[in-house]
Amino acid sequence: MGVVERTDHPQTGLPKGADPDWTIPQGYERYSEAEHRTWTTLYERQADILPGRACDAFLHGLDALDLHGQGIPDFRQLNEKLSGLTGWRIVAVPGLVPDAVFFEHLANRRFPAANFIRGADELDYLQEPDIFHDVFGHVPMLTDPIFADYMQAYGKGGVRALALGRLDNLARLYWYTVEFGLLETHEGLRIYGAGIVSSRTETIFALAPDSPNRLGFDLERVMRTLYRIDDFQQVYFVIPSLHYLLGVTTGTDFGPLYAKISKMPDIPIAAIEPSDRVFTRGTQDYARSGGRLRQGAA
Ligand code: HBI
Ligand code: FE
Repeated sequence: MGVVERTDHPQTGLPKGADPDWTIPQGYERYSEAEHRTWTTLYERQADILPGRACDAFLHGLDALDLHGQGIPDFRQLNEKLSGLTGWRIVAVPGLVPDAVFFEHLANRRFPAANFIRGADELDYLQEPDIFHDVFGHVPMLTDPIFADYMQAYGKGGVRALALGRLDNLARLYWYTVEFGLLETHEGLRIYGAGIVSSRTETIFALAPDSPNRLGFDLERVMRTLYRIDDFQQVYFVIPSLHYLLGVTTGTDFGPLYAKISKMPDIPIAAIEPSDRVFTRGTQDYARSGGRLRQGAA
C-alpha cells in the first residue's frame, strides 16, 4: 500500500437534483428502519469508548446537540441547535463535492454532510465519508466557538489555496487536524479529529498502541507531510489547545509559507524530523504488518 494523496474528488458533474452549490434535500423521511438502526449501532459503539478518549469539546458537543443515538438525526432539528450555538449549519450533499464548493461552504459556516449511511456490512471502514462520519464525527466540534472559527478560517484559506495552486499543502493541514488531530490535555492526549472519533478501531489505535508516531503539531511540518487515506494513520499530530490551532490560521498569510515549502521536499509519512517534539516514537508495527489488508477489516 503506497502513500497516496487524497484524490477521491468527485469525478462526475453536478448530481441530478442538486443545487449549483451541490446541496440536496436530506430526505429524512426516506431513511429506512435499517438505516436508522445502523446509525444507532455505530453511535452506541462510540458512546462506549469515547469517554476518556474524545476531548471535552467533542463530548460537550454531543450533549449540546442532543446527539444521543436515536437513529439518523434530522438536519432541520440539528441546525436549530447548532446555528444557535455558533452560527454553523449542516447542508446535505450527495457525498464528496469539488474542493471549491467545499471551501465556499466552510467559509460561510455551512458544513456539507453526506446524506447516505454506510451499509450494515461495512460498519468498520469505508473510503468515502458518510453521514455518520460527517455528522457524528465533525459536527459536535462545531459547537465549540474556537473550533467553529477555525473551520471557517480554514474554508477561507482553502479558497485562497486553490487560487494559489497550493491545495495539497492545505489539505494536509485539514487531514492532520480536522480529520486526525489529537489534543494535549492535563489528563493526557485526547481525540478531536473526526476521522478518528467516528471510527471504533481508530479511536483505540490513535491513543493506545505504540505503533504510530505522535508528534507535536507544527504548521510547516504538517503542510509538508504526506498522508494516507486507505488505513490507520502512521503519524498523529498533537496540538496544545484549540486556541493554538485557531491562532496558526488567523493572521497568518500562508502565501510566503507556501512559497517556502514549495522549495522543500515532502516529508515521508512515518518520518521523525530532528525538530519534532516526540510524544510517541512509533514502532510502525501495524503498517509494517500490512495493516487493514493483512488483518482484515480491523
Ligand atoms: N467534500 N463532502 C465533502 N467532504 C469533505 O470532507 C471534502 C469534500 N471535498 C473536498 C475535500 N473534502 C478535500 O479536498 C478537503 O479536505 C481538502
Ligand atoms: Fe471528514
